[in-house]
Amino acid sequence: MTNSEIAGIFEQIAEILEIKAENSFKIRAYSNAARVINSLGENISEVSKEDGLINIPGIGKDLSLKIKELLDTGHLVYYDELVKSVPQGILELIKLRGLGPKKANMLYKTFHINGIDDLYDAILSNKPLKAHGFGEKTIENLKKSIEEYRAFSQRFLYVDALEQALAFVSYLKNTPHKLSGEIMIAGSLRRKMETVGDIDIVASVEEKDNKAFIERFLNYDDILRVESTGGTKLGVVLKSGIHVDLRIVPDEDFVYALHHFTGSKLHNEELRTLEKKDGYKISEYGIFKDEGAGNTTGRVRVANEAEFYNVFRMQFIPPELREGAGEIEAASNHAIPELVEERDLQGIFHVHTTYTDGKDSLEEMVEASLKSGYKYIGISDHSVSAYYANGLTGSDLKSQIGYIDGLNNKYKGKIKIFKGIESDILADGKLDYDDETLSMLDFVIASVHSKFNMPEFRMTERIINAIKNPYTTMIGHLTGRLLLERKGYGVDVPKILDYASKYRTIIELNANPKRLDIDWRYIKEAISKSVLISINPDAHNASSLYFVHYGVNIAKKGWATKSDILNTRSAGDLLRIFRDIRNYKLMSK
Ligand code: DGT
Ligand code: CA
Ligand code: CA
Ligand code: ZN
Repeated sequence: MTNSEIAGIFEQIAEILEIKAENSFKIRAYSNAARVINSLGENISEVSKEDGLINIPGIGKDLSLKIKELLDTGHLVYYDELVKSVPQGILELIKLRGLGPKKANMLYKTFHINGIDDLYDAILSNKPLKAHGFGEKTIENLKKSIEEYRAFSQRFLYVDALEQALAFVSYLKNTPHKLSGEIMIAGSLRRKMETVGDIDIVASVEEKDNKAFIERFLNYDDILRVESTGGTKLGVVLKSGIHVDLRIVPDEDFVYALHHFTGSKLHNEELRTLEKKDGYKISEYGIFKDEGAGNTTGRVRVANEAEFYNVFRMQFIPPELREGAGEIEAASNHAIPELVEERDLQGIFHVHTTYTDGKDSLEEMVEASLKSGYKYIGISDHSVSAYYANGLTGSDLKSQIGYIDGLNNKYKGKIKIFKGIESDILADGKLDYDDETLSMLDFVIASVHSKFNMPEFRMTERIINAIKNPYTTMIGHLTGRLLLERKGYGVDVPKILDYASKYRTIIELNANPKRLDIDWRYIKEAISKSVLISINPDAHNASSLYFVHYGVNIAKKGWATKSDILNTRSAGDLLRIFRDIRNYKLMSK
């Protein structure tokens, strides 16, 4: 348990006691204790003990015992009971800015308002809140806080958060006051999660620079509101609604803090449990070797994260893998694979052009990928059923094929253009063209673009039928999800992977940062079933060829190595792979 976890629990206890209108001394004891623990300069579990009690000025015996219970068991019976003793709706209401326990309690009792949604409805329907001490201005502000709460409790796309984080960090690095230390992005953003809850930044600053650094931080133009300030921990909300957590540490603590705040929580917890057995204690403040009799003052010094893991005879674990998904065991067995890198990609598939809904012409897309250093590009415009995207009729497609043949002569020796299509998978699993037309193509991406609401078993069948089609080279965006906007259609992914494996069909990793579909949580499984993954930009203009960067992030999160990715192969290899897939399926028909 970290200091902030314990402080958080004490803060909540104080709030619940206030809802229950308990003795104000008792309430104050808890909120004071929370403040003391939050500003403690060391990990609470390292604080010296006297008579088995944790000795912190300002914290009495009763609370000290509660801290001990939390540290020993990870739970506090008193707190668990307390939470159960008040309606959940009230606990939700007090999360709103400008709404304290007393008022939340009154809203619940008088108007049966049991939560934030209820309160919003009450405000919109003009419930007579005014008669109960809520002025017009207060009501207006409450409405605003609900809207903010809803917007801000949301997660953010990796790209959007990254852009803001990089801008903030570069502003911080540019302090006129020369910094000695380092500033790094941590948290889920460093782990390259597809969406993130907030931006975590860890900075090492010399004590004499602390004040100037904090001042610079708080003066950032893009800050909407300061949530918390303290000596070493600051929280602000940016105008976009994203929250930024800053942790300032002394130089010698940087690696430990960076590791801790990179997470994930699951990774940290697993590492701690494992290393406890070997007599180590790991916290945001350091690695401590137990030197007998429970004395853990022996601090183990490391200069970087590779050395950090090496203390435990583990391989370095890349941040992308720190999800508590087997990486700790693998690192102990020196079985962390060498992950795929963006530079391993030799070419790209899934590119749209002005033939359908792309914004740049086919030749412009070819030129752009040549400039990016790619050896091949696979064009796949939309098929005829995708009328909204101006899908190609059979004869349109044939004329595009002829055009590409011409370009391949022009670009000979420079870049190879593969002829393909992104064919809709029709409701019964058939593709959009007859076999004769499909056989003229080098590759076919089959994707679902309609009838998303089928029951899961039917959707699964539909996609399996497409996999069985000899002309299907790969399946596009497996679930059709749009991150933070639309859930994917229901589909049995493990079953699809079984069939993809059986029919040697490739699965796309759609690298559009809004899709990142297939989900990385399934990539390891795909690889274990020998399914090849293709990292595709699904580019609709030249500048989004760059999306593959986000795809590589996700491939890494799925433990993919170079050989697991289709488009790390040479153009020659690909021609053979595509032909083999088709022949294999035609033969096994
Ligand atoms: P997010 O922000 O929801 O996308 O995910 P994270 O992983 O960035 O989570 P966040 O911002 O709450 O915390 C950053 C890291 O700090 C987290 O990955 C691990 C560490 N950390 C935070 N809270 C705890 C905790 O309660 N226990 C442990 N062991 N580590 C924590
Ligand atoms: Ca975070
Ligand atoms: Ca955070
Ligand atoms: Zn598509």
